[in-house]
Amino acid sequence: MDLFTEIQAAKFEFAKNAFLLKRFANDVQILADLQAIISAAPLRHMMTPMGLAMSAAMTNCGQLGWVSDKKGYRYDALDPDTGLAWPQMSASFLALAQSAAAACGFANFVPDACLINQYKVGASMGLHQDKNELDFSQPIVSVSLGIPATFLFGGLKRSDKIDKIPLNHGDVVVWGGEARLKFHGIMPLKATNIQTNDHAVPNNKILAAYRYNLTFRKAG
Ligand code: MD6
Ligand code: FE
Repeated sequence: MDLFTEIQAAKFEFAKNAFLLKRFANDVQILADLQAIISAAPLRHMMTPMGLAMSAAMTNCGQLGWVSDKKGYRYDALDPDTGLAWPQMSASFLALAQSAAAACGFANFVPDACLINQYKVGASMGLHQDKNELDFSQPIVSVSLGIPATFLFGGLKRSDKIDKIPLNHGDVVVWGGEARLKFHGIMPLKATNIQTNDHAVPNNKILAAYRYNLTFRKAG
């Protein structure tokens, strides 16, 4: 099976303009780059505007980083914990985001922000819309690494019917167009082993205990 057939065979459009690419993230360089980014800009539990700590730990790479504190949600060029610029978006991250977007029909995606979420067992992400970006014509590319999670995907209203989409190590979700502002979230993580299938995974204790989500966006 050539690569093209494999990618086509593993692509599912679960809602109009929302795609699941199974096992698409398979470059081991991504894991090395993830560890370097986390060393430079450590994961932290940001505060919501309501004053509650978020259950996923977060950091960023790229020109802009998503931050939350008492003043609200926004993008900032500086890490509020270190006062430094966020680490650069690595070549492996950029190549993954661009190839996933292109595989779903979004040509010329140039992300300037990559939010990194780390979930431990029990952590979750409540239903929300991604609307802190300036240009909703640009898609979002969301990469799952480590232990499995269940992605919740609803409609344009919070009360719309919610679909549940299992996400495993290496899976990538791409959405844009009319799906761009749909409500979504992550169910509380269960204690499950990493599901690697035929997918190469280095011996990595961090991946065995956590789920990482890399969300690429054109924020500015
Ligand atoms: C997560 N993801 O998968 C949280 N947002 O951990 C998101 O909030 C998200 O996966 C926009 C598009 C794709 C996503
Ligand atoms: Fe989101």
